[in-house]
Amino acid sequence: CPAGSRAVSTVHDSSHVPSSAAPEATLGRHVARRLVQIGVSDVFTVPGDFNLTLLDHLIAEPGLNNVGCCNELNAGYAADGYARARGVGACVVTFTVGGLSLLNAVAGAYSENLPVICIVGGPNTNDYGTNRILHHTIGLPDFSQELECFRTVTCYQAIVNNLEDAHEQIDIAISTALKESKPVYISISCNLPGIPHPTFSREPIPFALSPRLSNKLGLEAAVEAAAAFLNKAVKPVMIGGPKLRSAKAGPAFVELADASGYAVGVMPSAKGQVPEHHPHFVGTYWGAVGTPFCGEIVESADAYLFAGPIFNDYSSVGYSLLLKKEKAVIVQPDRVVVGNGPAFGCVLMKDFLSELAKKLKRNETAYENYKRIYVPEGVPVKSAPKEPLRVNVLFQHIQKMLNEKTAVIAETGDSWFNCQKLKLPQGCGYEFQMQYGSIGWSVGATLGYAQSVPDKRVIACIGDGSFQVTAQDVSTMIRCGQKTIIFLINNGGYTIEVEIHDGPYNVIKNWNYTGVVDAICNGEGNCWTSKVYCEEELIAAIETASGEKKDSLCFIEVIVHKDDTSKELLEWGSRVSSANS
Ligand code: TPP
Repeated sequence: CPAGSRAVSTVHDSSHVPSSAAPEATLGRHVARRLVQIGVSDVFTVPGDFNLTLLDHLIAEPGLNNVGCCNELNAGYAADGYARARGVGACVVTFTVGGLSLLNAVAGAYSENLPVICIVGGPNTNDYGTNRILHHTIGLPDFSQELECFRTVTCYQAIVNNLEDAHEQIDIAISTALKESKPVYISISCNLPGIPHPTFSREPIPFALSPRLSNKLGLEAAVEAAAAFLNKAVKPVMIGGPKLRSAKAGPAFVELADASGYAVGVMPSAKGQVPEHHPHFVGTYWGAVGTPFCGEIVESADAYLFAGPIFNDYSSVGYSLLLKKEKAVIVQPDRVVVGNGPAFGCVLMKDFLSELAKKLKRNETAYENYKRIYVPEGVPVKSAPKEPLRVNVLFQHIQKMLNEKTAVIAETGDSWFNCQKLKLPQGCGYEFQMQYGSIGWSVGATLGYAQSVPDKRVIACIGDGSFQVTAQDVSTMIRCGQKTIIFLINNGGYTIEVEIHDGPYNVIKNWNYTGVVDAICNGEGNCWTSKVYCEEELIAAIETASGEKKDSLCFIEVIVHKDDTSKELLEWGSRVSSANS
């Protein structure tokens, strides 16, 4: 072994393996068992020579299923989708060429507070500390490039290149992901997975994740301040934000809604995390493009509680929300701010909401007020016979498909706005990636989400432009026997961009999308495709997908006019455009 290696240089030499190590007590098996233990039963992978031995150990583990993806970006998106339903996801790729392809998906998972365990097969322990140039790198004798890239999109990085502390490093990385609800990066030297070590002989001890606790006095003070603030209000409302999920505060939010009687809304990026069947639900608060009347209710309230919000240029509709800090209680996963007062730190959202539920006076006024002013939306549009299909007609039909056995995945684009208007029945899942908004996310995320909830039928709404980015992994959906229904909305371009700022770059090459999927299926697996131009054809396609083809992957290409957009996109696009200029 070359001199100067920081890693244990004797790992190949079996005489140095402590005799107490059972032959099967390998690092690879340890990783596999840890993944199973935290609830991962499917791992999304792309093989490469740096990770092959690790993959051998993962596939040998009962309870762990290898889902080979077409590329690393989709493997990462799949782990993201999986983590949304399962609470954690994992992917395995190869050094640098794989890692850098994965990076964008991991950044998205970071932005959505999802614990994704990213495992990369790394350089041989003998190569560390040498001046060697390795393949799959940019040709410099430096192995840190991938690590440096991952530093900004993960909350912890472990370089496992010796066996002495491998156990500890892997466990710290995994438990940090779970605790922080963020992705982590673990690089495992390619020559280590098959080597036993006594630390891996122990029966896997369940993670004793030291729970985060609220500071008791801080919690009491925050609850007292918020209760005094809200109990004075005549028309208070409460709005759920996207960090409800990572704060594990969904049930406490509902507890507070039930106890307080307040009108309840949801931020667009948190759709799916606040029950829309709640009797006081008033819709999505998204300023001028949210549910009719919801913006007015929230902005005219004399106090509002936001649980886990993220206000960015998109969720604030180009900074056009009319919110005032002095009227707000802002609850973040571990801090609370009441009006213009100072923050109460070390206060966990779920504790705060539960305790506040006990202290708030019940107030029906705001909800009653909402009921008084609310006028139901207009009569739904009807198509003339064989009239070219309109997007709002399409979504009327998608609405009818939803129940507790379905989940909607909405891709970035006009699907954001159309899906946002769907009314979710109890138990119906809903996911989209609003903070990062990376087009193509939905294909991988649909693969991962469907894999984690096999009992649900996933309904993915994907624009043609987004589909062109990641289409390949429909292949993996078919291979896994998934029964997702994909609505591919073919409007011939990047319509959301058209409404922000138009130019010839927003027109895309038209594909024969059903032809592409048929070619991907290639006679292997259950896949059914259909191209629809009018409502009659859409109805027939949905009937087939829900009946005869209920166990197949169903891909319905919906042809619509290039300028057929939601009115919300038009409004939002013009506001975001002014914020950009
Ligand atoms: N590249 C990435 C990876 N992510 C992005 N969000 C963008 C570029 C910019 N972008 C946002 S939406 C969009 C683009 C290019 C077009 C989406 O088009 P499509 O999927 O057809 O949806 P539509 O708006 O037409 O419904």
